[in-house]
Parts: sequence; structure tokens; C-alpha cells
Amino acid sequence: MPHLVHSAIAFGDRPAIHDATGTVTYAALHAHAARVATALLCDTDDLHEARVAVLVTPGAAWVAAMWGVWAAGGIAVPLSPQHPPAEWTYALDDADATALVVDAALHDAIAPVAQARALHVTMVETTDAPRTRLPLIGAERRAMMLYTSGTTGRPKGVVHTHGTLAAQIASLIDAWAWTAADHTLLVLPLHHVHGIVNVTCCALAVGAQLTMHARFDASSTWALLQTRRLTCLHAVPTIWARLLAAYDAMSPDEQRQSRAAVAALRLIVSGSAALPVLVLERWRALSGHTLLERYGMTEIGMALSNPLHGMRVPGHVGMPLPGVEVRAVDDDGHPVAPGVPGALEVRGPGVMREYWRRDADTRAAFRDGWFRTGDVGVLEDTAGGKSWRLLGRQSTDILKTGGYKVSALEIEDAVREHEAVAECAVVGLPDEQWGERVAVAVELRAQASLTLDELRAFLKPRIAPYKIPSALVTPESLPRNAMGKVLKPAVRALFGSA
Ligand code: MLC
Ligand code: AMP
Repeated sequence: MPHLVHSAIAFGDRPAIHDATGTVTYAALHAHAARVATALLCDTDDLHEARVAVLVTPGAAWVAAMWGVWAAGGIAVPLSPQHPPAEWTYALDDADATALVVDAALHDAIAPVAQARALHVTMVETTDAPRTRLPLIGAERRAMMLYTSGTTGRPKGVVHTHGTLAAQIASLIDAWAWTAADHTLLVLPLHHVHGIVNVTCCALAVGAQLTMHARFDASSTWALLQTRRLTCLHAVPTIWARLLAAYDAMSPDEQRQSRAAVAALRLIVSGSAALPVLVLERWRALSGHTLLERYGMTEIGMALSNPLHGMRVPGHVGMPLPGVEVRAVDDDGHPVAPGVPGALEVRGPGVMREYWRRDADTRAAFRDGWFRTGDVGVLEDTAGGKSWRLLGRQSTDILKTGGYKVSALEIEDAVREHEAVAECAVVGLPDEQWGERVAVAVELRAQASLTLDELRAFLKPRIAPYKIPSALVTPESLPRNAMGKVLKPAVRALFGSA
């Protein structure tokens, strides 16, 4: 977003990012982004929405890469360093990317893929002298594409413009009272809105400090909580559960220091998946804070949030954020009364522009200007006033594991490629740590055999680690109805008895 990049100048020599390489000021970050933009532009004046993949280790250089793409007029397509090359090639080809910003550490892993597609490769470490004139970019221009799994087909590119991102950021700064006095910690991946918008963009938009970790790790997170003066923390329920497990393993003295560190935070936010009430209660006992739970989605940014001030109701996700409208509708699309469950629809300036080059999917995702989330919710009267409660998703083929959304159908396609597999069905199993665990039931071909380890090894180069099933059963035949359709609840039951 140009205004994010340009406002960095105003924050000058204030520290912006602390990462494994040290501390970078806002002025240095801005200069670095200008170097990346210059290298990307070569001798053109504007990238005119060319798709530029970003494969950079989370840290100040990642921000310089994103800002560089934005300042040059490109659409950034962030890729995950944890993904196998097969996931990268899918995104590069679907996005029709023509350029790549990469760091030295990740360069060799993606080089063959980049060469095969003749991508224009920019090293994020570029030392080119930055040009002074960069293109003027309007709010309506596309800025970023994030890949998200759906109920049909392969993952879709969710397109946000500079304007929709700016609206999301402004809404969260307002609701959660971000200021330059904040210092937050990034432990989330940078190929999803939670890490990109809620943490990185919000912190940098207000001139706050951001400590960035390449990957979540419970013990170093606790260490940073104790040594840095952090003010707020954002994460998914799996991370809150992992931090509790690490806390339980500490000595009484370390536990005392850890409690003091989290008690000193001003705000702890949870989202991306349902926060188990038990985890919320344990954090309340440990930190004195009621975790603020909110609800969002790649396509819409954040939509609902418990209040910053006022009562946060466990098991509820609060009311619409500033600028956002939320409604629940019945099967015919008519709004339902409070207290009646319905399909959640969202409207507002932060909602995505489109699914990349999928007009039919984009049309189907909206009803009269409202985005159809696929989640079911109900507006309830609670001790803290009216608040939305989520009741699940309309499709059982969408799972949430570790805060990642994954599609059962996409995983089934990958599993079916194994020669031992005749047919398969993927389901989510409830799991305390992961929310849901990916599980697969496989009907084997005659004479074939398959172990979980063999299947996992087969899938590792094909799909992201969090999509790989961690449970396998091989029934003689999958449970089906009279029409031959696989019955997912019955598939789930197979694991209960396994
Ligand atoms: C990893 N493992 C899993 C798994 N993920 N097993 C089951 N289910 C999963 N989902 C396995 C690994 O393969 C490994 O196995 C072992 O668990 C430990 O791995 P790890 O490396 O320690 O786990 P890690 O990769 O660190 O993952 C944990 C995590 C991560 C919680 C840090 O899942 C994460 O970053 N989640 C956040 C996702 C996110 O940002 N979502 C936001 C989407 S946007 P082995 O056998 O190798 O040891 C969105 C909108 C909104 O949702 O509202 O925010
Ligand atoms: P994603 O598509 O990865 O952005 O994931 C968005 C989905 O995460 C939503 O549609 C919800 O199903 C789920 N989600 C996000 N926040 C919450 C929450 N607080 N509680 C339950 N589910 C959530």
C-alpha cells in the first residue's frame, strides 16, 4: 500500500523491525523497499499489476519485498517457505506471475521453478541505488493475492486492492487502539491475512515496533515475552495451547516470570479458528487477561471482534468491526432475526475485489453485494450485550487445522495419485491441539497396501505440511449412500472405532 510505504518516511529513525539480523529503522526499511522497487521496475515506469511472487524469510527483508512490489505497482503473491515447490508452482502458474523477489536463503530451492517460467528474479538483498520517482498508485489498484482453499477445485487467488487492505488496517487500528507505543511479535506465517494484515501491516502503519520470528517456537516466544517490552500479541488457538504446554514444563521460577510478562501486555488476540473455552480460561488464570477473540477470513479481512473495553464473552466473537456489516440469512437469502442461526454474510470496504481470473466463482461468492462466508452464526444476547456466536461451516469439506484452512477435496486429489489408492475420503477429526486433524480413509486397490508413513512420505513433496493426513484407515469399502456418494460423518466414525 503506497500510503503505508510513504508514511514510513514520517517515522524516520524510529525502530521498526527487530529480527534475526538486528534492528531496522523505518527510514532504512523505506530505503530498502525503494531499492527492491527499483530492481523490479528495471527500465519501466510501472509494473501495471504484474504478479510478483515473494519468497522471503519472515523479517525486515520480507516487508521490504512486499513494499517494493507495492511501490512498483505490482501485485504481491506471498509464498510460504514451508511449502514444497509443487505448491509454489501452482500459485505461480495460476497467478501468471512474471517476477519473483527472493532472499539468498531460499533462492536455490525455487531457482529451477523460476528458471522454467523465465521469471524476472530480484534478490531482496539488492544494493541498486533507489530511483527517486516511483509510480503513483490509486486505492482501486490490485495489491495482493493470497491463495485460499475452497469447497470446489484447487486454491483460489483472493485479490485485495490497496483500498481494501487500507480499510482492513484502519478498522483494526481503530478497534484495537494500535499506537506508535505498541510493540508486537510476529509468530504467524506470512502467506495469510492474520500475520500480514493484523500483525505486520497494523504495527507498521502506526509506527509501532515489530519483532519478527521466522517461525513459531514456544520456548523462544516465552523468552521474548520476558525480555522485550511487548504490548500485544496475536495468534491462533493452536499457538495459545502450545504456549500453555511449554509453560507447564517450566520451573516455578520461570513460570512466575512468564506470568509477569504476559500480565504486562495490554492486549492478547485470538482468531483464525475457534478458541476452546478451556484454553481461554487457562490463559485468564495465567495472565489475568481474557483473550480477545475475533473472526475473519482471507476474503474479507476481520469482520467481528469482542470489545477492547467492555466484557469479552467466551465462545463468542463479538460485534462487527468499524466499517463492517454482518448479517445472517436463511436458505433463500433473507436476513433472519437475532437468535436465529443463519449463513453469515459480510459487506464493507475491506472485502476482496475478486477471485483471480475466476469470474463465476466471484459472482457466486456474492449476494447483492454481500460476501457469503460459508460460516454459520447466530446473534445472541449475552451478559456482555449482543454478540455473535459461530456454529460451524456450511461445508464439511473445509477443515481448520492449526489455524490453516484446508480443503478435503484438494487433499483427496493428491491422495488419489498414489498407486495403492482406489478411492479415498478426507475428514477433520476434532483435536485439542490442532482444532481439527486431517484424517483419510482409503479404499485400496486389489493386493495393494499402504501405511500412514508411506502416504505421508508420498504427499510431502506434493502438498503443504499442514494438509498431510496424520491418521489413516483402510476399510474394505468407504461408507456410501444409495446413490454411491461417500458419507463423511460415517467416514469420521471409522476413526472412532479404529
Ligand atoms: C504441523 N503438524 C501438524 C500440523 N501442522 N500435524 C497435524 N496437523 C497440523 N495442522 C506436524 C508437523 O508436521 C510436525 O510433525 C509436528 O506437527 C510439529 O510441527 P511444528 O513444526 O512444530 O508445527 P508448526 O509447523 O510449527 O505448526 C504449528 C503452528 C502453525 C500453529 C505454528 O500451524 C501455524 O503457524 N498456524 C497458523 C496458521 C495461520 O496463520 N492461519 C491464519 C489463516 S488466515 P513431525 O512428525 O514432523 O514432528 C485466517 C483468517 C483469520 O484464518 O481469521 O485469521
Ligand atoms: P481463511 O479462509 O484461512 O481465512 O479462514 C477463514 C475461516 O476461519 C472462517 O471462514 C472461519 O471458518 C474460521 N475462523 C476465523 N476466525 C474464527 C474464530 N474466531 N472462530 C471460529 N472460526 C474462525
